[in-house]
Amino acid sequence: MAMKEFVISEAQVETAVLVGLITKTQDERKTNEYLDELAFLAETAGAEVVKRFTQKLDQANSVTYVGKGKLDEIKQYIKEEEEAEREIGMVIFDDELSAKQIRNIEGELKVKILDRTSLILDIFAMRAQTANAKTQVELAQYKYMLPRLQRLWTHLERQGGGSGAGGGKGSVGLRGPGETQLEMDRRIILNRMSLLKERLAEIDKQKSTQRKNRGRLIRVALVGYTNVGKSTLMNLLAKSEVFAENKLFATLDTTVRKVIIDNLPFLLSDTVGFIRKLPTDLVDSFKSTLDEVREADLLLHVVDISHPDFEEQIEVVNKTLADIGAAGKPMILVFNKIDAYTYVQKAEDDLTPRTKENLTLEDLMRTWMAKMEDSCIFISAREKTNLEELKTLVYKRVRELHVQKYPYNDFLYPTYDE
Ligand SMILES: Nc1nc2c(ncn2[C@@H]2O[C@H](COP(=O)(O)OP(=O)(O)OP(=O)(O)O)[C@@H](O)[C@H]2O)c(=O)[nH]1
Ligand SMILES: [Mg+2]
Repeated sequence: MAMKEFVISEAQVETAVLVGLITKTQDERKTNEYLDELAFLAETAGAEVVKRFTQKLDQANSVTYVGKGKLDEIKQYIKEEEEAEREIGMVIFDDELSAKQIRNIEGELKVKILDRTSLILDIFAMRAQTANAKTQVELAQYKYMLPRLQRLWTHLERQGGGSGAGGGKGSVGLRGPGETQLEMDRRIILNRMSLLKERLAEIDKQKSTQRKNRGRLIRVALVGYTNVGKSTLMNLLAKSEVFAENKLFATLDTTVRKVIIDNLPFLLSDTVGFIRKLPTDLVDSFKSTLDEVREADLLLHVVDISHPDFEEQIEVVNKTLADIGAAGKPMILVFNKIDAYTYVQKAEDDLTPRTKENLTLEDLMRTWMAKMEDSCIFISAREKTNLEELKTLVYKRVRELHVQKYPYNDFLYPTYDE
């Protein structure tokens, strides 16, 4: 065991174990889908999922999330793996854990404990490129940490203020009699948070000035669940080169491009994708990124129709839009990835009712077109199917909005070149 550190491994990936609950409101199928998504998140963060545990419970156990028996089972598994020289790097829980739960679980399992939120934060931190995104992520990380700080210090039991060397500059004057290390850390973090907030407010101001100076153009925003193809579509429509890949949260920062369809210029923005169980705090931290969506005149809601759960994803996106105050905007549903759509064909003599797995693409198109009329379209950004139709539809909408919003805008008619 001791030799391990001296063996040069080929970029060893950390292994992860996933844990989810089957509850009254979340059946087994759903839990498995959630864990698929959690596994995708873990892979995006650079971990390899080696095992999943699920448990049927009415609700999460307030002390250890899963029950005692299940926790023992996980502990046993970790122990056996370790004995076989397969170290488990972390255990990731599908729901947000409280400080108490993390402390107890960590005490039992003795490996790194993450939950969906901290995993997403980790990916965000990894992805953040600009000062804006970095500041937003750091703030979100502190918001997550603050109520969970306690566990970082419990093992040190530093009561009575005598923290000595660890105190840092200015802490002596700040620290009241009997103040604990925990309270001090809390204060340092709160100070840092208000600094970050100020910085974000400054960036917000700049951004909103920038937006005002953009002229009288209709603003269109690409929105949708993560990994549905927003950036791919942005690149096609704006002939830009936004980073797109098969990972979650490839995009964190908003990109805005001027697009011209048939002499009609408008602004198109690509932004961070949404996901299930995204804590509101995190959404709040991305306020300035999401301003672009909030101030858009038209939303292109991109949907990955090849995803088995696309209908729930639509709901999650609509709910998140409502949360950020962007509900009720004109919207076009863009069903993407029709090239990858699959369904289970039913045998002729199979008389069981058809389920959504049996719907053909044509069935789906008919259903949604009946529901949305001409506000939905089916495309493949990869195969470039129906892109012209999409452009025509966007053109029509943008033009209507433009005439409404800027009735005397002479921008609209002459040839516009750039
Ligand atoms: N099969 C198929 N794959 C597609 C299509 N459009 C995009 N993709 C792939 O889907 C993956 C995600 O694409 P992105 O454009 O990065 O998706 P996004 O919505 O911007 O994702 P985030 O920024 O991570 O939220 C990439 O691997 C794309 O190549 C399509 O029409 N068909
Ligand atoms: Mg993207």
